[in-house]
Amino acid sequence: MAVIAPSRRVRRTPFSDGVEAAGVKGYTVYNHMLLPTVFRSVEEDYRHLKEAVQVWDVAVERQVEVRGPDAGRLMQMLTPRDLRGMLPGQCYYVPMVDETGGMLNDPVALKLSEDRYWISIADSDLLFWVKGIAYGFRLDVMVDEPDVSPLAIQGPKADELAARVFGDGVRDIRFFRYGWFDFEGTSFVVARSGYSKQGGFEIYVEGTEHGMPLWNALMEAGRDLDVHAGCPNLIERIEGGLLSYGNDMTRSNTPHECGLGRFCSTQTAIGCVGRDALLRVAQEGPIRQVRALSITGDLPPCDRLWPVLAGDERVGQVTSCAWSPDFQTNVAIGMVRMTHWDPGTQLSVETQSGRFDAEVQAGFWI
Ligand code: THG
Repeated sequence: MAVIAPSRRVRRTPFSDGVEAAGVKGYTVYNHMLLPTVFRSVEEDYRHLKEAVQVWDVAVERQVEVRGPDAGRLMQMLTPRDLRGMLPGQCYYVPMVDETGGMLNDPVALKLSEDRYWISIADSDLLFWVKGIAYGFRLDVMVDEPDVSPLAIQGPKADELAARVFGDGVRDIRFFRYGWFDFEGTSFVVARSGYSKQGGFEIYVEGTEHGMPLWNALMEAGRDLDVHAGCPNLIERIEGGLLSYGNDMTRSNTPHECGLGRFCSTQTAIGCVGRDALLRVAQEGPIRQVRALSITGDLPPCDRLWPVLAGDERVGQVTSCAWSPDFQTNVAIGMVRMTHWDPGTQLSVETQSGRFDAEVQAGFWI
């Protein structure tokens, strides 16, 4: 089997020793860093995620820190979501766009204080864009990547595991809020968030030296809960409609095409660099949009864009797909033209192994 060549450009994480000891079987590269993709098998990991609790090395969710008197102004330049009501202690899912309204990233932003934010990024070099805006507009901020590495606890037993390590206070954290919690004498941001629909937390581990002690403490505290190392699961995230930047959307999509219009308030997002471009689509609505699709048949791996056809006419594309054991169909995320995006529309998908029947769904599965 081929391997990813280890090198300085493909960064290890503070938890990599634990991930290796847990028997990781596959990696991808995300933000120039190792991201585990499979431990036992994607289907076994999926079943276990839905029944127990997992600890995920998601250090690849790198932070872009924005700090200084102009931090709030800079943040609003980056996103069409209105940030005026955002308070310290809150996390916001924020589409970030360029001057044409094209998606640059779909991070989670944390407001630490009036003049300090973390942008927890998906897989694109957002740091360079943020630095360029700060420099070009002569803003009074510093922008960099701090030594902060998220570790996720996901699954139905996540509350119990987190409470054993950080105390019962974590049970009271609301969705997309965070608090500060102590582990071995150091305080960490613990948020109720994560890249699954099973519920759980993300700990923003500040200081590489705290990585393995926390990893080991979670593994020991959760032994009787059947805790296991895990990672974002392809099947579960498609069932839940969690988008993957670079796969399901790129710079050629607006947030509205991605179904992220509900996170935009373009009219009041004064200062957003993509505002003028987006005001048009926000008014008219997109002409293609993300859809859940089911596909029948024994499919090859979805490692490339699959054209979606109505007869011989191209009406969209599928960008993520996996067999779902729970729903007994291939679940997929695609982008479909408005002429063919109604639920129940019968289409076909052109894969590297031929055509398969597909149907537009009313929504995602979870
Ligand atoms: N957590 C953190 N950082 C991240 C991710 C994360 N950075 C990379 C990547 N994931 C960014 N993309 C997403 C995509 C979806 C969500 C979060 C980050 C998400 N969406 C919720 C949903 O669709 O159900 C809704 C969020 C809301 O309602 O506000 O959670 O996972 N730290």
